[in-house]
Amino acid sequence: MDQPRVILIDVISSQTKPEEAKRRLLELESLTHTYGGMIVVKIIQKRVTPDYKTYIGPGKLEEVIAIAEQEQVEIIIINNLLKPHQIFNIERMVERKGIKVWDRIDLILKIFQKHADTTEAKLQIRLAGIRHMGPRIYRMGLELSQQAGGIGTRGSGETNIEQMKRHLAVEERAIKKQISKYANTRSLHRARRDKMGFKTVSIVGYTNAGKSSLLNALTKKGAYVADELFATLDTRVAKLWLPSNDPLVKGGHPAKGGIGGLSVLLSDTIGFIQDLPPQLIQAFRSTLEETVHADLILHVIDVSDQYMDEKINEVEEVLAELEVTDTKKIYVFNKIDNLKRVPRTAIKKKYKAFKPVFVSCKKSEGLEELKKQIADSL
Ligand SMILES: Nc1nc2c(ncn2[C@@H]2O[C@H](COP(=O)(O)OP(=O)(O)OP(=O)(O)O)[C@@H](O)[C@H]2O)c(=O)[nH]1
Ligand SMILES: [Mg+2]
Repeated sequence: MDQPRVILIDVISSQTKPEEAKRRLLELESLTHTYGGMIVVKIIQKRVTPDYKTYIGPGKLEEVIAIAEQEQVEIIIINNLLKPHQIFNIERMVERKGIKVWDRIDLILKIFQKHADTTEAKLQIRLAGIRHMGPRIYRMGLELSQQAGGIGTRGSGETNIEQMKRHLAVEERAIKKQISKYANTRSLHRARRDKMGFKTVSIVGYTNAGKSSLLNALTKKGAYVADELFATLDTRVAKLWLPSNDPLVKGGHPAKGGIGGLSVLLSDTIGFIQDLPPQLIQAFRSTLEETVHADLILHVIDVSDQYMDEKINEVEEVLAELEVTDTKKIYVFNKIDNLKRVPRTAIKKKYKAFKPVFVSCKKSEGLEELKKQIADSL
């Protein structure tokens, strides 16, 4: 596939710190690379408030469109969440030039589409897409009916849009029904695992932190690992056997009938990101149920990431949105092999409440300590 040529624009407020602006743009770049786009120009616009009509200020927008034409750009990507009428207005200005306009959700959805390989993930993405597009189509209908000139007249465009809206509503219901079947199967599985006495441990973390790598390092499950954002979109569950730390435990775990110790189910799932749109969280709710119901959460963190602390907070925010507030957590600082010196003492102090463990999935370091910590917490 040819790489589509893209322009990136980020509209930031005048209060945004330069560091934060840099980080936002870097992340937008890596999302774009993950999608497969070729970045031609990057633009940051500072505004006190977004433009009502087109989000980007009108002068800047003209400039962007001129560059887009000159540079044969196919997609203008705006790193913000636009209102349906804002996207609609910009699209109207560029559609004849063959240029598409995406906002942040569009871009993330396109990456999801590219990476989804299970039926459930595909359904969830379709649902998120419908929910994202629905209001735009509704808005389009409104604009067209106004253009058609007042009460009583219905343009043919409007009728088409009515049909599209109905079609989407029908599709949304059908997809929801299918997704709920998967959700039911999941909850049956969960109930069975509960009954068998399995404890469940859920791996969460910012996208690309090394969650799938950790699942593989601990269980040899063979989950897909890649230096891409949102490489994982489904939930993978693997069994992990933990030897007992307690010298007095001899009876063994009922699920294993062994000689003391614990059999747990470890699950890996979709990664989080800054400003993860709520529609996406909702659509992936059933995949994320494993996390919601887990006995213990392993929050994987890339210790070599310069934005580590920000990302930790953003993951915590998503967990709060999922109402995961009381579950025990262990912070797993991964990729220690990337740093010459890991500031362990400072990190341990700062995140003391989350029992920090330092690992390298790549070099298989620190995993025994982590297993001990998991067993202790359970
Ligand atoms: N240097 C180093 N790289 C690592 C380590 N663990 C994982 N990686 C790399 O980090 C990248 C992301 O790893 P994944 O396991 O796919 O990360 P993830 O959190 O599952 O990512 P998503 O599923 O995309 O959210 C890959 O290129 C891994 O090879 C580590 O301990 N050290
Ligand atoms: Mg993954």
